[in-house]
Amino acid sequence: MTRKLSRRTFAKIAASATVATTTSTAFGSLDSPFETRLQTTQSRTFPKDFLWGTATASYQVEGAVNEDGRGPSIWDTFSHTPGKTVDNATGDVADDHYHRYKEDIQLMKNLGVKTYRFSIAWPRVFPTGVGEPNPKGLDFYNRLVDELLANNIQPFATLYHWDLPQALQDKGGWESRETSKAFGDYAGYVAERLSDRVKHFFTINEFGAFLEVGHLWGIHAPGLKLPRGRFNQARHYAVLGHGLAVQAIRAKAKSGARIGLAENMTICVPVIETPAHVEATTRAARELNAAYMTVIQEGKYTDAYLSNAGADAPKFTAEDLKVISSPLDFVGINVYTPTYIRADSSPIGFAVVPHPKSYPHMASTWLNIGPEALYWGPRHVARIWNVKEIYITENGCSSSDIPAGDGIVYDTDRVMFLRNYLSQLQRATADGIPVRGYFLWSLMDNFEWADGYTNRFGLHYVDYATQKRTPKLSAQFYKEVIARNAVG
Ligand code: PNW
Repeated sequence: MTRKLSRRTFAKIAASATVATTTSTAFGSLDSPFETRLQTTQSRTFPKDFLWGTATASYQVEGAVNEDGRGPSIWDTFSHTPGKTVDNATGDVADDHYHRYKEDIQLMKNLGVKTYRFSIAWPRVFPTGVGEPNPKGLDFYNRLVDELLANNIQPFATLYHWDLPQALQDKGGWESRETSKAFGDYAGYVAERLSDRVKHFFTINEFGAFLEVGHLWGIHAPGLKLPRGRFNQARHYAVLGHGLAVQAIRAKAKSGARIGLAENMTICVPVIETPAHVEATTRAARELNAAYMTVIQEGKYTDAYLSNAGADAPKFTAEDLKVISSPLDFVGINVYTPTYIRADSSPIGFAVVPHPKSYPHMASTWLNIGPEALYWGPRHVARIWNVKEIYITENGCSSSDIPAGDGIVYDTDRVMFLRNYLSQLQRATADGIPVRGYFLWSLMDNFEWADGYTNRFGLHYVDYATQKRTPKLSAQFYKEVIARNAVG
């Protein structure tokens, strides 16, 4: 009897699922009736006013690299050097967002996002990084911001997403204290002009990526493989640049501007959620982020960081540390993969557990799947440094994304990824961790750095030959999440 009943229930659910599938072929006009939705999501809601958004970055989407006085960036130089990117891809055209931003804002509107995180190309605003500003460059962001606001989408602006003006690289780039100062000046200049409309600024996106990948492994621009001492010094000047930018934005912005950063912390996840492993994970989160988030939050490099570096430790002053730890209004973290930690009896009290060979990943081989990262990342930020306002500034994944016969990408793997990660984010908010918003990476497929156009991260499929954008299944999924303010 019970079996029969449950079968019947199952049949009912299956029938409603069929309805939903039929409607879902008309992406964009998401109209699946509420009564077909499973009623299990009441407890999986997000806080009221949770800010759902998407994210992009200037060099990955804009194109128009020679327009309106933009100067070259290190990514122009790097991507135009043969052999540096897959298929020698460049961002010359990318998504042509510079010309199509209005259309792209309609994509956002259709998703129902309340906010959008974009980045400002420093070489559009200061073609050589310093000196004379280029008003036409800033105008693009004025137009973008106005159009976002006209569509009721809150702009969140990142000031540095890796496109350093080439002229500054020629003078030493992040190995030079002058770059930190120039970054502060540029940040203050932009904040002064946009803060009447932009209320949230991120200084720097992902220290850990542009420094490690670009200055140690040579895989990203500027393609350097620095010896450890010079590398640590570049890291120091980058966090110093962040601090100087925080101070400059505070000094120049209209009142009400809020300042943070968007950092891809190493996200430490306990191998098992026991008190001992959790405690070890907390120690690990401080130590494994010592060069960036920890020094920014605590105003000092950890003893272990300095003693491990030995003679290669960065040179700094007490004043530098004060600047680096200038108070922030919020913290943004980009969350992709977990680093598993276990307790052990070594003096440092933890050990990193490497991923077994069979560990599952998404299309990008580095993107190991670990939904719990979206719980532990914000939890560490809130518990270790008592941060009261947290944003997930990036989360998302690559997928092979091949359009089906009807032209739609049925990216069930991305939907699986998002559903699982978002469930853990919901767990975080339910536990009282103050996560205020989430920016899905990315609005649309774009220039994926050294991977060129091969790894797609978008909710919208971009046909690069025609620049046509088509929502994927995951766009419909995300639209549902936003409409219900729940995941389930
Ligand atoms: C981030 N990793 O980069 C960047 O902020 C985006 O510009 C990029 O498109 C996105 O994530 C997807 O890659 C990362 O190796 C690059 O762990 C590499 C790693 C993490 C983030």
